[in-house]
Amino acid sequence: MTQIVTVPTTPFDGQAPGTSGLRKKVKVFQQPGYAENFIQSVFDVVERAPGAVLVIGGDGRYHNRTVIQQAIRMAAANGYARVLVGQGGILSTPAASHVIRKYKASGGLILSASHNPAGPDEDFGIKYNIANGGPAPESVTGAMLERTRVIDRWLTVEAPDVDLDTLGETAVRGLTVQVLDPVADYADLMETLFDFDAIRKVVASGFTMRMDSMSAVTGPYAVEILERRLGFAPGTVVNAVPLEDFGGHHPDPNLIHAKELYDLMMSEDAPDIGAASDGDGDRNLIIGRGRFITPSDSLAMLAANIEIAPAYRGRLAGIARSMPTSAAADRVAEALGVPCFETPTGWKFFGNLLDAGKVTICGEESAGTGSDHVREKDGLWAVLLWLNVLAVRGISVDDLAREHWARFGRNYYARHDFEGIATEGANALMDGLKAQLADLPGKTFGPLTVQVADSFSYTDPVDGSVSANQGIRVLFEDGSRIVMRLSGTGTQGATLRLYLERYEPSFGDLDADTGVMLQAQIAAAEAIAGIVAHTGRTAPDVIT
Ligand code: G16
Repeated sequence: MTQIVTVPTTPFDGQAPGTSGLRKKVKVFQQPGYAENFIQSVFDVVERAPGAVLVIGGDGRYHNRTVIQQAIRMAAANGYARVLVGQGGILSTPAASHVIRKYKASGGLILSASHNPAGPDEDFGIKYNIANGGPAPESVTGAMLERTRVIDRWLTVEAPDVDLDTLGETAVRGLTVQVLDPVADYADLMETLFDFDAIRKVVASGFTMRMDSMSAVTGPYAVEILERRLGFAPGTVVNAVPLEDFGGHHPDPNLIHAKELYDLMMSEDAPDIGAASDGDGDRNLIIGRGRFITPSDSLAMLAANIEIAPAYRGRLAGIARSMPTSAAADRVAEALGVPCFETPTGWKFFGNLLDAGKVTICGEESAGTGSDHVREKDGLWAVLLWLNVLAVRGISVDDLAREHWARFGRNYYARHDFEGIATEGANALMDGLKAQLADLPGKTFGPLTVQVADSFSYTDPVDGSVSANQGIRVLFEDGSRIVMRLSGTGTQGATLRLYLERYEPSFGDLDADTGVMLQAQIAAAEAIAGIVAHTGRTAPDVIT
């Protein structure tokens, strides 16, 4: 009989899962009982049959191993039969999603704060994914939050730490812990989706790339797939060893934090394609020689070409994008005669659409693209689909982009982030926007006249659940728009995101500077929201 230890506890404030799980400073997670309270709240509310299997893995950041050992002991006390854990505690987020699906686990704990920096003074996070491999939907995260507010005990067993570095099985008080190769299953899955032979052929004939894994989780995956299986030269993957502090980098694959890659791709020494991924491997950045591809455009361009990849031939059912993502994908859907769904920010909102077979590819402006192969966005998947398309079509990234815009027109797009601003100012700004919504239609701001202004609300077409208050949209008569919302992934103060978009038809100016093209929308956002007054900032911290 397993000796279960019941540890009395009291609730911690603020354990609400945000856009993607509970993310806090490491120091917060290090408080005695903090992680345990949250994990027990998860175990208390999630669906599982007796003898269930739980997957545990993380992006390797500081504090990963400590929480994994806590979670294993708690899983033993909470009646799980088996825990599958990645060797070294490593599983990229998409790989964890695949492992949950492949081994029919009841769910998984993914330990990551994604693109946020790591280390003793930085961020940590815990997210729960359900049996379909995807992030828990709001009904489940809501129940978790309720539980964290009343929790009065957590359950564990007395057992030594499990050796996470050796493949194989260990018994922990009636629980079997299996340490598995974190890369193999995922790499095998990728081989079933894409035309590796076609990619190998162009690589052998001189096609080059640089993949920046940003000292985060994708290094081992990228080395195995790109260098070993596809034949790219050793050293193609840089920053390939996952480090507990990500080498001090901010592993967010955008033009600011992947600047070295950007500079290389804009130089004469640029390889054919440059790519990067984030802390936990679900985001991606694609840059061609002299050509940055926005995540919104990447979704549209991949959707338009996805049927080139063997696993997707003849089966594009539909496309989904988050609301702040540009409407470039909508034009592709319209041209291909498939539906396009607009969801709130958060990958969890794609889960039902994917499960129901309504969409095949989804994406977000926040550098996430993925498909129905798992239930998470998938950085390396996006890179491989780009490689597959370029290899088969024999075209450069830049030419593909130009060809796309010449057919569909171009959605000029940018996101301005105002990070770490005072919560009161951020809330006042959003309240001010909401208060103006009814009066905005008909008002003009420079050359722009407001057509519609609303607070985005989503009704899930599969289960009918409603998610209100998902960001403020101001749509102008010329088809351009601004969107504002507060981030749900930050750990300090508030982050205001301003999304700007303007459509230029195929006969318009397709090669202009994005900042110049969006000047009227930037000015309108300031006039409507009073960003400078509310945030004290005269310029965004990050423009992507
Ligand atoms: C998470 C979610 C994404 C979302 C992103 C940004 O990504 O999974 O769906 O787009 O956060 O959210 P926010 O604008 O609220 O900060 P990740 O890569 O952090 O897990």
